[in-house]
Amino acid sequence: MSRNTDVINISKYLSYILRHKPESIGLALDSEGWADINLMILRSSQNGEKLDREIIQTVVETSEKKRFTISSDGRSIRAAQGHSSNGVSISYPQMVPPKFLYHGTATRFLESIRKQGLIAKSRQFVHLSLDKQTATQVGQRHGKPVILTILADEMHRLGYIFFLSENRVWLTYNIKITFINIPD
Ligand code: HQG
Repeated sequence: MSRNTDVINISKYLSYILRHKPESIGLALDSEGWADINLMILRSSQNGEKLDREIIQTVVETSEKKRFTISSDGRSIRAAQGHSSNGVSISYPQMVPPKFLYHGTATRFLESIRKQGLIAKSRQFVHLSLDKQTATQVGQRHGKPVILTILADEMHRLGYIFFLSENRVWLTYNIKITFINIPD
């Protein structure tokens, strides 16, 4: 396997462990989402996933989206956002959003979004992007992409709260259809 494939596979593995299912390898995250790196390496090898400090470092440094953060003492790692794991409740800074934020989704979800608005589904938050290009990439993961414009400033003025993750993803709770602009 090439090193690139390795890095991609390990990034996916880390996303799974650090966002969704740490218990699948007997690992616990603290409430801020941190895992002890040495323990994660040990538990991973006990479960058939060979990791070492160097490859973890490479995955963290080469992640375009900066998905993972290593703590300043170098001992712990966490996913910056995207969690579904219930025990994790990261204290993201609350921020005033720009006038518009964008959400990339797939056309096949539009009918349901028109009825329900945007919901977090399995994740803790609805994820929003600052630019349309990123939103397009996010939407493409699910099918034919469509970019929804979110009236973030108006929501904020009405008391809805927004958070910003370490890797600059905007997070909020469910979004009512009145704040969503769907292109024709
Ligand atoms: C859709 C990635 C039907 C929603 C990205 C999305 C992001 C509805 C899908 C992060 C709906 C959920 C999150 C409704 C929402 N009816 N469908 N009422 N409300 N949806 O993967 O936002 O690459 O949980 O539009 O960059 O796609 O993993 O969320 O299409 O930041 O690092 O339900 O994950 O980061 O899908 O992606 P997801 P997402 P990574």
